[in-house]
Amino acid sequence: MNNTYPFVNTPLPYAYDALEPYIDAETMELHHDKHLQGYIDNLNKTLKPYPSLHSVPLDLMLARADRLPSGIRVPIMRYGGGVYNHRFFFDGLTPDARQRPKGTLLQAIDRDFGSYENMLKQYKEAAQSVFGSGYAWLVTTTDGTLRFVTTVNQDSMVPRYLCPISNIDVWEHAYYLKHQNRRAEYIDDIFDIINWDEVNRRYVNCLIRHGYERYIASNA
Ligand code: MN3
Repeated sequence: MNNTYPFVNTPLPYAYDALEPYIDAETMELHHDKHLQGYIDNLNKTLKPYPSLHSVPLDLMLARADRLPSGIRVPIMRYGGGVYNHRFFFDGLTPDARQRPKGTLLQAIDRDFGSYENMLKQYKEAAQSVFGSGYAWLVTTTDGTLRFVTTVNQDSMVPRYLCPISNIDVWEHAYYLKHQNRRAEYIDDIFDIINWDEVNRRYVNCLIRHGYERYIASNA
């Protein structure tokens, strides 16, 4: 993953039309080639005059935004957040439709939400509750518990001491061509193409990050 300056728009891990009929090819092409590309171009433009930041990974810049030069803190959070959030979103989808969570993640979903169906219900409520543009996120707290949070615009999850494992982009550009104003239908379509294997991988990494190596070993 290209995670330092100069940022490049790495290809999607699937073809533009691979998520049809859930998300149409035109939406995916615009979303990746125009919207994400715009964030990447603006992030590079912002960082260009600051060589000391050219070797700093994106997630570290977002996590320690308080240490960024004050004149570029806001644009780096906006453009860098846009890069991080979109890559996380695209990488969390799959053409291998209708996967279900398995393993460690499924155990955690059953523990914290009662069932897969109940988890999706809460995910949908979170995504619908975003007023205007933003994201819904499935995250783990420092004790490994799963919960949902929402963010506005391109705010990042990274500074919040929560470890994200799945997100849904609910900016209108993510669904307007196909679903117009029907955000609820878009969310249902996203549920059919979530890459739960990738989400499980992220969940396990979050547990490790939170210092839960012992938990992993005892449940392996
Ligand atoms: Mn978007």
